[in-house]
Amino acid sequence: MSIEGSLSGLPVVWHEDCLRHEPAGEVWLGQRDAGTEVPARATAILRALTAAGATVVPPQAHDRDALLAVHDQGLVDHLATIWADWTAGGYPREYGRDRVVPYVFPTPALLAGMPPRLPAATHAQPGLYCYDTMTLIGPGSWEAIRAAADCARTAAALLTGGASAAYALCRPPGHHAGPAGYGGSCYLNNAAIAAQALRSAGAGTVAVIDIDAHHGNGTQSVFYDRADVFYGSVHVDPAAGWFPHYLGFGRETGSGAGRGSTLNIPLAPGTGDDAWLTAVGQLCDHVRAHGAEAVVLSLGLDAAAADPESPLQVTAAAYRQAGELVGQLAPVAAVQEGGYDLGSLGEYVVATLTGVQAGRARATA
Ligand code: SP5
Ligand code: ZN
Repeated sequence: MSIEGSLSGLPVVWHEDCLRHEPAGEVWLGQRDAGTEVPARATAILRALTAAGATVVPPQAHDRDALLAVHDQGLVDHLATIWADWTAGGYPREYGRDRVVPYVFPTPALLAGMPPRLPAATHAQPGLYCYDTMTLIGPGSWEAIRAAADCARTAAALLTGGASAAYALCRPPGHHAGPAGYGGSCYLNNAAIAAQALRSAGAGTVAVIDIDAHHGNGTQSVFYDRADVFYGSVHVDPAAGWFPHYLGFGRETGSGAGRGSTLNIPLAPGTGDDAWLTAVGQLCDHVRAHGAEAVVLSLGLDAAAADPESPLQVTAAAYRQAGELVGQLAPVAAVQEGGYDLGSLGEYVVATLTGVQAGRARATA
């Protein structure tokens, strides 16, 4: 597939601070593994986008209010301060704990109906906000988390300013982060921040379409009881044993005013292009019926056949077609989520965004 120059005119919002997050692995089943959410992901994507002719633009810095429109103050404060507290507490120096990782979780089994409170010990605090052991925090993490949110918000602002499409190269990713909690290699929910920014800037209804291989439980939870932001996701079936395990089932369709504004399409491990594209098409049909003045595309490339984190088997050509389907709906702010095969990641991002551009051209012709 020839991709040279195909993305001329597409704004790519990017900040170098996104490289400063170095989780240095993930604790999986009690042991530290190398982890796959590495800085080289972003450089691989940036290289491919630049080669394809995209225009790199810096994000605007936003204040805390942009984050607090989606997240609880306690979570934001925790993310901003825990590394300083961790080092001040001597955890790296005295105990050899070079990254923040939770150790006690205030699950219902522990609390027995009592309300959770911020515990006194620094090392007990991460468990109040972080729901897994795979989402570590180190020296530059907060700077990257904040820069990624800035990138997403800026992509939304570009749409508000009249752009037909924009892409935020967010790292770390965001769709597993909810109003008050983080996990799944995600800290703040970049896509939800973008969607909320579009709403606040005047878009009547917004749709988030999530094509990461995993269910975006965080985004779903942010908008679950709201009708103004539709959330639709295609992902590997959690019932087949895949992260986030507890959420992402078809029976989750929204609550209260948001009833019918959430749509999950779980797919069996091994699913390839045809069934995946059919599901993406179903999400798009729902968005068309629901109505959306803008779309946030949660763009995870981990459904790729070569990806080490998911058993879906989707080609770059299918991602291009998915981009074209989504692009026909409304202006698109694409926000980077997962995708871990460094050899194909850039090609898949370019393919998807090329499709988005083609879809936008068709819709506005
Ligand atoms: C944003 C995103 O794609 N997050 C994905 C988080 C899912 N991580 C689950 C990791 C499960 C343990 N990893 C084992 C890797 C074996 N190849
Ligand atoms: Zn994923």
